[in-house]
Amino acid sequence: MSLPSSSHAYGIGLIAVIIGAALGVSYYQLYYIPEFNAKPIIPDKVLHPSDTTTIIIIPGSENPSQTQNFTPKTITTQLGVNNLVIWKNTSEAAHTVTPDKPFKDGYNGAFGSPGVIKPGATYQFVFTQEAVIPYHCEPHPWMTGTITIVHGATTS
Ligand SMILES: [Cu+2]
Repeated sequence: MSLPSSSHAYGIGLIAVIIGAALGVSYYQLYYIPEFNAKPIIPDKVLHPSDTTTIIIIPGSENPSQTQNFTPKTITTQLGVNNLVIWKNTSEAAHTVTPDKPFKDGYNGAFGSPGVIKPGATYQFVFTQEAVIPYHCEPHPWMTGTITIVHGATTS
């Protein structure tokens, strides 16, 4: 009593599909996921730039009438030059640096002050990729700024 050849072929086909699926899952777990989660390789001078960019939160920023709050409001930084950006709160109130849309740097993760920046305190972030990021202050939404990150002349 032997199986008809067509049923035999069906069995082989089914096994091939199962093996194929197993290989696909293995590939996904072994290679695709680690690749997806791996941090990019960033030049040392981008991780440790020689210069910094400072944005001052000026006194009175908590008042809507103070139109200059983040000073300067728009600024461009160069990767590998001054891409370490420091926000310094020189006002008497607490503020935040919050991106208008969530922004995740490929190396340093989510951008934005983790809580409020108290009077006299600072928040800093090292950007490692090109981006244009509009941001604001959570308690005082009229406080807005935009930071643009470009490749430095010496990094390309
Ligand atoms: Cu504020």
